[in-house]
Amino acid sequence: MQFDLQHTDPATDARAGQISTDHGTIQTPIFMPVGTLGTVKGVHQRELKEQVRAQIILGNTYHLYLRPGTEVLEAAGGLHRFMQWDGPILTDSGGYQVFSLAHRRKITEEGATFASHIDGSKHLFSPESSLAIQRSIGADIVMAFDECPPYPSTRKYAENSMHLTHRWLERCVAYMRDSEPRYGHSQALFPIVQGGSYDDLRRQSCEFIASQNQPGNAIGGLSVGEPIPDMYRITQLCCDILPKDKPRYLMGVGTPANILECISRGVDMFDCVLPSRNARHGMLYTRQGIINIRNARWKNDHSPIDDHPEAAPTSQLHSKAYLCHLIRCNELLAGQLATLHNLAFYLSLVREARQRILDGSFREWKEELVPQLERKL
Ligand code: PRF
Repeated sequence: MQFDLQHTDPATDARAGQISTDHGTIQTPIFMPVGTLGTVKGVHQRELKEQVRAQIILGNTYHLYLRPGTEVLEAAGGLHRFMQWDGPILTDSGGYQVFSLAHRRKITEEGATFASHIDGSKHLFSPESSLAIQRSIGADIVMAFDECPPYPSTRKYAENSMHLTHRWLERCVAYMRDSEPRYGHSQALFPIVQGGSYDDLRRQSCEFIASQNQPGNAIGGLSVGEPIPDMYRITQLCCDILPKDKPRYLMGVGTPANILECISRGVDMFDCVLPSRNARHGMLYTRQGIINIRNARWKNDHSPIDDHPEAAPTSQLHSKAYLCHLIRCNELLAGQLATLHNLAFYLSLVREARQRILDGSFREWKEELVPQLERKL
């Protein structure tokens, strides 16, 4: 994996760059649609490429390990072949999902033990086993095994947890050094900064993570319930320390406004379930604001779901009245059209952000757009 930083905005800390992987290049800043189980729910891979214009998608170690399991993925020749997605894939390492989904969780120096949310079976994830699974999945970018402390956490908890994440990182780096990728394409490890909401811990974590000299770096432990100003402050603090010549990935963030604000603080990569999950509940993002398409006010609105030229083709074709009807009747197509809409919107937003960074109009554009994005229509 290689990162070329093409331009840094002089008015903000926003960057335009390019990540090269063995499955193609990614223009940054980028948003990565979440495809937990080897599918971005309700969106076919062809639509993902042609309509959403996704450049990289995310998969989850926790879910793919439980189902279908590494044996099936290896027999298929890895996740790319299994799901017929030939673009780049990033996998999260599983620790975060163990803590949000699994039962009877316990953390030890060795790793995390948990009971499956599907059948209650017992498992252990360690830095080594997480990366062994990520080798079997065959993701282009693999994440270090970390602990994300809950919000709020005491300073003592956040500090101990951060040190554990650092010790686990050393084991991740050793495992990557001593093991081979399975399918002939290379895999890059991204370490994850932790440290809760404590500025000094965050600084310490960034310095440790940077010292590991991996191809990219991630900021974890944010968007877990802390006030938004805290999230922005810590993002800024981390970006000020993490190396400029490597991509920075802010995990699990966020709303369209959060993404623009964090791009302006120097983040290059984002993922979030919001656009896909909220779509299935009828929440649509547009440049004018947020629409709840279930609301009766759209029943007779025959204007396009979104007439912006970069909107999903199906959003330009179909009306709000039609989507309102479909969702009120619980039709499957409602979730599909809404997800396609939101993901295409997120991708068009980061594409324009990149263009604006390159042509020098990013700050003005962001300042005007952010308040509109947050309006409820
Ligand atoms: N760690 C990992 N995955 C994550 C997070 C984290 O802290 C977050 C935090 N928002 C989302 N996904 N491994």
